[in-house]
Amino acid sequence: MKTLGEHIVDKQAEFPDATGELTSLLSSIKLAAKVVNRDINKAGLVDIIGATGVHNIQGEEQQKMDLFANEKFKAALEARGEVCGIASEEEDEIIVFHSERGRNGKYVVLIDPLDGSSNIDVNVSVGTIFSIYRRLSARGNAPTLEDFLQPGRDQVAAGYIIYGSSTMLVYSTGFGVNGFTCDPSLGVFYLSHENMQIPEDGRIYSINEGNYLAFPLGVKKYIKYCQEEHQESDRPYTSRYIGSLVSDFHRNLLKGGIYMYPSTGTLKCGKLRLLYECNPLAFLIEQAGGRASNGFTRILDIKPKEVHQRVPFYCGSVNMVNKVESMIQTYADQDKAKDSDVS
Ligand code: AMP
Ligand code: P6P
Repeated sequence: MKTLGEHIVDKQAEFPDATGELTSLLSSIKLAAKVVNRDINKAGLVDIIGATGVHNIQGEEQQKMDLFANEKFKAALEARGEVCGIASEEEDEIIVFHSERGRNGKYVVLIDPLDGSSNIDVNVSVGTIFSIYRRLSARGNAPTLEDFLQPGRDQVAAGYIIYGSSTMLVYSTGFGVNGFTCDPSLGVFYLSHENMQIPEDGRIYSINEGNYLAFPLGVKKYIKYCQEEHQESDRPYTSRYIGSLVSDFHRNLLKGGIYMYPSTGTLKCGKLRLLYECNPLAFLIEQAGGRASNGFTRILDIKPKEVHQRVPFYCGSVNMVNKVESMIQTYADQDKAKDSDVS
C-alpha cells in the first residue's frame, strides 16, 4: 500500500528540475491534516466545539474549530519556507509570512480551513479545501494581492481533506486525482482511490431547495427535470444535500452527480467563495473528467477581483452541468426581465 508521502516523492521524480519545494509544501498540508483530524475526532470532549461569538468578514459566526484549524494550517504552511503567504476564509486580509524564508517562498496557498464547521456540533462530516499557486511577484519580497487573484486554471495543485466516517486526503497537481485514506492506528494516509474519475452522468443532485423561490428560472426548471421519471430508470433523480460542501462533492465525485449553489434572494452571487472553495474543487472535478461553471463561464477561467468574492457554483458530472447550464442560459433573459421589474 503506497503512502501519501511516497506518492508525493514519486511524483516529484517525474520533474527532474524540481527542487523539492512543492513536495515539502504538500507534506506540510499532510501534517496539518493529521493534527486537525486528531482533534475533530474528539471535538465533543475538548473545548473546541461551539461558536466563538466572533464574526468573520463573511459575516458568519466563527466556530472554535474554524479558528483551531486555521491556526494549525497557517503554522504548518509557515514553518518550512515554501509559502510566502496565505489567504484564508477565516482571515479578513491576506496573511504575509515576513520571515526571510517566507519572503523567499515560491508559492501562495488559499484555504478554507474547515468548511461546513457548523456541522461539527451535530457530528456531520466537514472538510478542509486548499489551492496552491506559484507567486507572480519576485521572490525575496512580500507577496502582493495579485499573487492571490490568479485564475483557477493557473493552480499548481488543489485538494481537500474530508473528516468523515474515514478521513481522506484527495488532491491533484494537474495529472489526475488521487485519494488517500488515513489509517487512524498509524496516522498514515494510504493510496485508496487511484486516478479518480467522475461518471459523465449521474442521478444525484445536491442543492438547498429551501431557497427554491429565489433561484434563477433555469435552475427551477432543472430541479423539476431532476424530479421527472427518467427514461433509463422510470424514476426521478435522488436529492442528497448534506450541507457540507466537501462531503457532497466527494460523494458526487465517486458516484456521479451535481452540486449547485445558485444565486439566492439574499446572496446575489451565491454563497461559495471563488478562491478557496470553487476554484480548487473545479480544478479537481476537471482533472476527474467533470465540469464546473457559474452558469455561464468555466469557473477556472474567471479572473478574481477580490479574495472573498462569491460565485454561483454548478459542479459535477459533465452531462449534468451541461444540462443545468443550458437551462440557465435559455431562461436568462426572463430572469433579467424579472429582476428589472423588481428593482
Ligand atoms: P519545485 O521545484 O519543488 O517547486 O517543483 C517545480 C514544479 O515541478 C512544481 O510546480 C510542479 O509543477 C512539479 N512538481 C514538483 N514536485 C512535485 C510533486 N511532488 N508532485 C507533483 N508535481 C511536482
Ligand atoms: P446552506 C457550509 O457553510 C457551506 O459553505 C458548504 O459547506 C455547504 O454546502 C453550504 O455552505 C451550505 O449552505 O445555505 O445550504 O446552509
